[in-house]
Amino acid sequence: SLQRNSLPSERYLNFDEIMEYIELVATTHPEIATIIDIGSSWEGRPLRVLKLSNGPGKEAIFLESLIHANEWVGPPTILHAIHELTSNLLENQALLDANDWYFLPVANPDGYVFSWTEDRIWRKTRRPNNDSDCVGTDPNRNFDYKWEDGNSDMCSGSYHGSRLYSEPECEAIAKFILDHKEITFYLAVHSYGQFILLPWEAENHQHEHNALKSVAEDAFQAIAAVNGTQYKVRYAHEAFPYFAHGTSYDWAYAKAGIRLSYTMELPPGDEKYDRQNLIVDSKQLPLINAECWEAYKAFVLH
Ligand code: ING
Ligand code: ZN
Repeated sequence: SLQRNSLPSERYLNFDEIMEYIELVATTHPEIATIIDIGSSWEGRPLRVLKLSNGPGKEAIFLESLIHANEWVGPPTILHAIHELTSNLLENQALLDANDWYFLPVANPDGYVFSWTEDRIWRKTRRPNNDSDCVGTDPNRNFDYKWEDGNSDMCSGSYHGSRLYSEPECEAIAKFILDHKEITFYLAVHSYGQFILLPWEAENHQHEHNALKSVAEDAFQAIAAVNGTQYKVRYAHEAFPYFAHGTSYDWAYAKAGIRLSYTMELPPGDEKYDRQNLIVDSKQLPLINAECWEAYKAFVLH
């Protein structure tokens, strides 16, 4: 089991270990850390949020990772940020003075467990589909932004679901965001490609586009300063050869009124990694964690 004040950073943690780490942080730092289970997955696992706060009345950032089960590189960066904030409290006080932090490291618990036990490259949720042998919905296509234009093929990896918010994971996230008006910053952590993606809806609003872009560029600079890695700031359809309907961060921006909302696409970024299957050697984690930590700080201090 995990040790107090330590976080294994050169291997991936399974679902139970991630839950255990969050519990450990909450019991070790009760003055700033609170666990909020915002709902349950289809198979009944907790959608566990860790809140870090050093006082009332602040705006907040919400970070979500592993909505796609095979994108294992996300949660380590979230846990690393939690570890940095809680184990260097004095050094990082400005980051807690500035705002509250909500972390949801595993947004798709059933998919994550399945990717450990059955199929490493599984992406979707694990809810069965009626009259089909194909299981699961793409939870990043199940939110209320252009949902109806999404993929209706149950066997597709980006199936948008039988209805809006068919997935309890997505419904819980949306409800939590709407219930917490202090959340003014939304960050969805994915892989691959090494991008900072801007919300689709902002494309039509030059003024908002400029504000979003300048904050993204702060994060870009912060990442590049670690080891020279160049992320690219783009709209999703410029970064990928498709349009994505029903994503969480587009919904957060367009429908929940969150003016700063991004998707970060972590490695694999090039042929050094298994880009097809989104597998990143755990030896890369310390660098990726360090880069993301700088980006998350830049976002918060914008
Ligand atoms: N890519 C994202 C996906 O959901 C994306 C890319 C995100 C596109 C957000 C548009 C908006 O398909 C991965 N790898 O999941
Ligand atoms: Zn993804």
